[in-house]
Amino acid sequence: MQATGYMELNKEENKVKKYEIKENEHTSNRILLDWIKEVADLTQPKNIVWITGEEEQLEELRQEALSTGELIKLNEEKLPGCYLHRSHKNDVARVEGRTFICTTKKGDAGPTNNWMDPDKMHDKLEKLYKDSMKGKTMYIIPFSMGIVGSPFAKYGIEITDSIYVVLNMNIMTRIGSKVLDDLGESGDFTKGLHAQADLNPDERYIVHFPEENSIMSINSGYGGNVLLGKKCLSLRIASYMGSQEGWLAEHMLILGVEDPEGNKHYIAGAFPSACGKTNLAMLIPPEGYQKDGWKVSCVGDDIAWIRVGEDGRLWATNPENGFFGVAPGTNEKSNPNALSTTKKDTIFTNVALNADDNTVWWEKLDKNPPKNAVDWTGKKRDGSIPSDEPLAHPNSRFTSPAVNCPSISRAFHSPEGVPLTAIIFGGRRAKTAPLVYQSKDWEHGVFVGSIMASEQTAAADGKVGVIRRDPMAMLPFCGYNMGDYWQHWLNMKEKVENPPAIFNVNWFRADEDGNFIWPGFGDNLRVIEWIIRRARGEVDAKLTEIGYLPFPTDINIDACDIDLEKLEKILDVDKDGWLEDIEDIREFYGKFGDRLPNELVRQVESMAKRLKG
Ligand code: OXD
Ligand code: MN
Repeated sequence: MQATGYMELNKEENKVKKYEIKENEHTSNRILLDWIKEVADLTQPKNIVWITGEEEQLEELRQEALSTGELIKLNEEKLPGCYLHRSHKNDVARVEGRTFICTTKKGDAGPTNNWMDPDKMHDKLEKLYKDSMKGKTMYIIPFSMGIVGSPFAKYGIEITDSIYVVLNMNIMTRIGSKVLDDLGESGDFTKGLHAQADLNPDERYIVHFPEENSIMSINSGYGGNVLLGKKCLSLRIASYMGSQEGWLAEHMLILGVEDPEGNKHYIAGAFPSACGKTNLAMLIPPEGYQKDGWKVSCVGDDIAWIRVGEDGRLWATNPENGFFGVAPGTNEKSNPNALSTTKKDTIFTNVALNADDNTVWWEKLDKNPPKNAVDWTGKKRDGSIPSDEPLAHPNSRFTSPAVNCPSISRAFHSPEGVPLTAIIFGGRRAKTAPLVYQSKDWEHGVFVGSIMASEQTAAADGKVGVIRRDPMAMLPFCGYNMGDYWQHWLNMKEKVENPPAIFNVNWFRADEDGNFIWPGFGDNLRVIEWIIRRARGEVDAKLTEIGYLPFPTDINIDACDIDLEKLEKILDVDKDGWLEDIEDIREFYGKFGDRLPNELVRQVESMAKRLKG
């Protein structure tokens, strides 16, 4: 691998090397070069490689990763350009307990984030990074969140010692020399430093310094902790930037819906991790809808950056360039588009290997687990060991280019993004929250987002199934005090002349036996049709204690696996359930002290009054 633009000043073994990072063919940006020198002096890599984004360089890296076993090449005929990676067994999910927001004042991080004084954290991290790249190559990845050259793009540089990170960042973001060319001499980039170190979970840290525009990640190799463009930059750091610059960075999919008359509508949706966000983003309309001419396209599946357009509407862009989707549960029924997205140029992480034909498998892909499987831990599983342990890790992932998606929207390539007709919030709730309801106005909509709650899934460590409050699905991703974040949402009202309508959905209401009542998947378009018709003012609704509920007959259930009686059941107001919820909301809000916007107190108390009244 070509290593250019640096020189070791002192080559003697066992001595601390001092690096001189010279202007080179990649950049003359002094701020960047000085930072790289600082990192190299600290981490002591044997080699420094600039990632240019050229295919030849990426291919060399793939070959190197194959030679060390970091990647396994999959069947080139069935899965061209695809690889399997297994992460360390102790390193399979985001680690919220070890994720920090380090602001000068503790109150600015707020009660939902871990905090440490920035100087103390820097001291602690310095010790951990010291010599951490000895004998290793340090890769410098220039990347852009958003389209390079767009006024809405944000640039970052990730320094890492992992080829897996380079190759995943190449799929998830726009990388390479074009970013450095556009950055020029500017210091306006996020500094991201990642070192695998020895993957010690007790010394694992994912740390954000929003005021310094920097991120430091150590002792992990798992995607969400190490692909620093994603959750770290595009949500935690970007939400802070948005609060300073007057825009919103949200954990939202962006969906395009075209009705039979050719009207296009775009909807952004916030759902907690692994609640079917990717499925909704890639929805395929039910047959009847297809026949009638409905079309659905995907702009993004995880993150939306939302700004006020010159026309007074909210416009959303997807800053990513790929999908980092949860594999288990993805199948021909749940998400055929995602499945075909993974058929080429994809890196699979922690799925099972079908040793017979060198392809991949995960739970609920189909009913035929491979006879000769190697599970996600690398163990042979030929069926002779009866086991209830899954073959693929529940949080196993595919990293695929967005352009692979058959339903990718043309607007995905548009720098200014798409205008929003509606915003939807949603969670996984077996009880209480109805299938869909609409907020009364912007403030009530912000309240509805702020009281989101969901059953915990496997995307983060923690107990699966427990309900937790997850405002706007941003609990693990808000890079500043969530009370201030709510106020920022409330303040947006003044700037948005034509705000989108705000809704809440819950696809997961269950019957007494725990079976889902709503069929979900493609049938969710039936609810989205109602949402669009409401936003266009074409259909009436019932004003209730919690907001506007549909009249059940206004949701089209022709040729749908649900009857009107069941639909009515999940369009109810469960007063007792909501009153219980209110207790929990009050307690949750209480944590924010004087940072809690008065408006939200007013909202919760008036809802309580309506429910009791
Ligand atoms: C994700 C998550 O990986 O939300 O998208 O955990
Ligand atoms: Mn997510």
